[in-house]
Amino acid sequence: MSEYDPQALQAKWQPRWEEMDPFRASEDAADPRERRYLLDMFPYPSGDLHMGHGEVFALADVIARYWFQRGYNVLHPIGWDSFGLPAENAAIKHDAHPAEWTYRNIETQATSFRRYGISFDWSRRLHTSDAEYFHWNQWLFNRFFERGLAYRKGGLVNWCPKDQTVLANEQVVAGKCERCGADVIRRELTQWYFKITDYAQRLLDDMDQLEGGWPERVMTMQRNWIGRSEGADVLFEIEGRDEPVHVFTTRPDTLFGATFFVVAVDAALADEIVTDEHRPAFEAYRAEVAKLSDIERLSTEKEKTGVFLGRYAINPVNGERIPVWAADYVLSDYGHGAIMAVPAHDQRDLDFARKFGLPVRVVVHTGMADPGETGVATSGDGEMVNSGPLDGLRKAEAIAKIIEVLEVERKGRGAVNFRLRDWLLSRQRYWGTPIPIIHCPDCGEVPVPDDQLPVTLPDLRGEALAPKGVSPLASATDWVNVECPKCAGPARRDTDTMDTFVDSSWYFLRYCSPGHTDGPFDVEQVRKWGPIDQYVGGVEHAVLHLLYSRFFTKVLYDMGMVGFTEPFLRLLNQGQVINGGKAMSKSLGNGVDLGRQIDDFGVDAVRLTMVFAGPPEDDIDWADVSPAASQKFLARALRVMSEVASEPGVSFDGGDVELRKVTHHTIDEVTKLIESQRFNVAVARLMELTSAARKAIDSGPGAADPAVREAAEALAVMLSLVAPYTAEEGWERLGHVGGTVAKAGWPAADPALLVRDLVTCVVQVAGKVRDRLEVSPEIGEDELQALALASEKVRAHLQGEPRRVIVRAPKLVNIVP
Ligand code: ANZ
Ligand code: ZN
Repeated sequence: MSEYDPQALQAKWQPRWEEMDPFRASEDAADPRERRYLLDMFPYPSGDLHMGHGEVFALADVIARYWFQRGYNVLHPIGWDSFGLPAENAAIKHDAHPAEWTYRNIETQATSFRRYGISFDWSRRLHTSDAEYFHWNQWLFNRFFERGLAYRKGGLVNWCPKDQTVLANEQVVAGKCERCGADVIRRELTQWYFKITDYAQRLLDDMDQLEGGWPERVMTMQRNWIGRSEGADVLFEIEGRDEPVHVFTTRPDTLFGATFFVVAVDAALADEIVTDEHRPAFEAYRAEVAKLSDIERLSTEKEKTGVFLGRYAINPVNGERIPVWAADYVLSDYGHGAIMAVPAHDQRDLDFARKFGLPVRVVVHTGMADPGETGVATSGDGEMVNSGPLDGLRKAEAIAKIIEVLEVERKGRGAVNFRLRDWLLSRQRYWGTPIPIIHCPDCGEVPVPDDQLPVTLPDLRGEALAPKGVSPLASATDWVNVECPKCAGPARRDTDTMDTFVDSSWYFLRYCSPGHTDGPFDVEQVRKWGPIDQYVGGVEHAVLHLLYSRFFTKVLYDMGMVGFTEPFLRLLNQGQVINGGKAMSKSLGNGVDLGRQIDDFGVDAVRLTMVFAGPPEDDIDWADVSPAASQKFLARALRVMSEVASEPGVSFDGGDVELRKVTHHTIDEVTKLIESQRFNVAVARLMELTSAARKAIDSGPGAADPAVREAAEALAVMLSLVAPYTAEEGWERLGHVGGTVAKAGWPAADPALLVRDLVTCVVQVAGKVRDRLEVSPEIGEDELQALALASEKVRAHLQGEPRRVIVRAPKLVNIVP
């Protein structure tokens, strides 16, 4: 095997690694090694692995393999997120069972992963569609139910007419179904929810723990999704209605500027208070709005629409009568579904007022032109006017003052509002976790007792799974009709299944003890392994999956089952693999197949190309990279390792000092680069080391010099993070038999060999050279300035403090006396 033949290397080493099984995490509680938990977002088995998988798993494996080399006890598990719609759609199409498609794809991906050489602990493999996994989704559901965190309510929900199922708000993107792109409509349905809103404040507060560990943009997306607003709840009387109505406002200081009142057109309140005279127009308008998505409704570009309801509200601070309108720009499920409109200081209110000829009253003097004339609302700070007791105050003072007044008069209070909604959990599809509830006419919602879990799926396939607006499970009458666990009377199983985001909200805990049978996970094992040190995956999960996992972790913390409140301490979002400047797609025909790339260039060259392409967060344009060049480099590296002519175990001390310095500088730098996740630069350093060793062999001290062996061994170990096959082969050719380079141990840089030769620094005073200092090329500016000012020769030409010191480290210090 003199030429570089990647397929031969793979055929040789893959079976040996499988025999060695070197990446198992130790279960031994007495294992003294420091532990590390690395997690890749688990794949969905949609077919074989694609280029995106190739990238993310190659990147994460750099970290995992580095930790193995450092001697940590590493947990690096793999599993499959194997419930979900595509399997079901494939089953309908091919008259099959979703499990067939699912498990076939899982096997395909598993085979590809093994070839790809990722350092997984295969013994912990899990599939969320296995009953031994989803059993615990149900068990957890029961615990949430007991705590009042799982509940059913009726209401308007997002409905995908194509997939025939409800969608969480999070799964609606710009008014369309995230999965199939169909226009989402609103439907009135009774559904299961998780009460994530109870955790809104903690989901925000605990983000302090993630500062510096998570990408800033993901932090922002999480914060925006939670959407905390501070302000006040204000009570308005509606003439002729007994109960006052709440509004939420972030600007209670503008209360004296409220000139009308708006109720969401689809809120129950609008229907209740509209007068008979105005009802026909109201109902017609409501029917129009029902066709719009929230995004469209809230768009500031859209022309404002609305109808007068024939009623008046009373401003609680000045007793003023203001007309009540219904409009679509107020949403029924935010705040209280009604607002006080302050057109002078809120643009949407102003647009509405101008459209319908409603008055505009300025109450904050900001120095800007009159909004009633310009059509531009002013939202900045200023001096309060036309506002009774608030006149003369600034915004912040006015907010505090009005809240105080409202609280004293019991007409309102300070309030916080969140944009976050409860998590809509139930789906009307088959291939998911059955919700473990039995509906009894006498006892109501009765959880399936823990000792009767798991509730498995009835055996349905093909046409029986076709969407019909109710869950396919409803047609399995034998399965549906059961005895009530409480009263033994006739009852029915809940026929909905859980959102698959439930599965991925705690899988990382299951990996700590995948065979556990007494609960979702072994609390002791999670105490040992958790939280996850490094999570790696796509930014498309920046909101949902991460938010849900964080929520689950907090609930489990409250249950005393985990000892931490945040599951993922660090997060790395890799970029995408694109081609020719565009995302790969069937329609563009610019797809690149991972399997083909591996066939053509070998696993290592593909992995190296992924890692070398740029910073891990950046997109990789496959049109701009060269797996062929990667392959050439690997061939060069292997040749260097093959040509070493000294024996293993030789002392490096007598080796060529120049090459030794290069080797130790490389070790030092690569260590820092890996720690700071600048993997591409680390690869560049390994390329330089390879060239230095090549030169030493060809035109330096020669292949038998111990320094060449030292360089080649360091290269093999460091290269094993990126190109495991080449490194393994090189390690063997270096004379190391048995074992694997993956566990050879990370090389240590010898500080004595890191000292660079000194450079001469010229010190000038008033433009004349007064001294020359021998300094390290890495010297800092402050240190160099201090050295220069301490020089006797320099001091002789200075009286007192110099006026200026200009430092150009390491070569020049210029002192202006
Ligand atoms: C009066 C006011 C005056 C407002 C002003 C703003 C500026 P965020 O930051 O999103 O929480 N609002 C309240 N409930 C609403 C609903 N269901 N649909 C649409 N808009 C609603 O915004 C809160 C502000 O959005 C509230 O403060 C309210 O308008 C509006 F100069 O009240 B404000
Ligand atoms: Zn009953």
